[in-house]
Amino acid sequence: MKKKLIAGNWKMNGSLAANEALVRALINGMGQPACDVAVAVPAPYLAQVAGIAAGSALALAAQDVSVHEAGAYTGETSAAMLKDFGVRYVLVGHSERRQYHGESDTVVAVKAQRALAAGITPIVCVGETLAEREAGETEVVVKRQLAAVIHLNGHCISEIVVAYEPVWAIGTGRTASPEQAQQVHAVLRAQLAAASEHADRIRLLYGGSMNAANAAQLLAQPDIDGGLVGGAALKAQDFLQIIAAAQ
Ligand code: G2H
Repeated sequence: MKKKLIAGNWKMNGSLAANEALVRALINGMGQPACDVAVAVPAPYLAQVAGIAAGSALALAAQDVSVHEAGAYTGETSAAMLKDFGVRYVLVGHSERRQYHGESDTVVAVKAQRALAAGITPIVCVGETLAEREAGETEVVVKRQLAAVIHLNGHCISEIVVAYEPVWAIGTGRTASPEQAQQVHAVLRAQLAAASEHADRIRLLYGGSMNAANAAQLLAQPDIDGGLVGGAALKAQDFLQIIAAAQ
């Protein structure tokens, strides 16, 4: 059976002092968890967190990666650079990147390709907006977003992680119900199964206001293999409770 994955997404939060306290509390609190655990930290702090987490069960993740391999791309971070710092996972296509930085499905697919080529597991984020859900377009939207990644990455897709994050649930305190989330996860699983004989081993995470109170019910759904956690990942006690719920 595949292990669940609980990934924290710190977004643009943190400081040297706060990161140190949080990471040490997580490492001490979780011991050897039954699930995989990662934190996606802002790029300037990758080295710091890599140093503190070395030898522990806490894996390092990045929040974004460049579509380019190397060269004159001011401000960008390449997949090879992330690999240099021991990054295991990278978020691609988070809705905040799609919304505020205009990332298209194709850009997201290329980023996933860059990560895979560097030996980093991309966590491909998909999800519909409230308007799209209300228009009955949820399935069409998430399938289109995932199709771009499947198309470009072909047989490598069994090496990705997918995170379903309904945009209307992100940072709003409004979580998808376990049934709503499971319904979309089942759609994504079927789409992956049509593309790969290894679809069963691809982990599908739920993200969007997951917290210590709702994690267990969400994680009990048959096609929910973990969580991508924002706000609640900034508080050690909350994140530890979510990790415990994923045993
Ligand atoms: C969704 C999630 C983490 P939050 O963006 O990626 O954030 O848990 O704060 O909704």
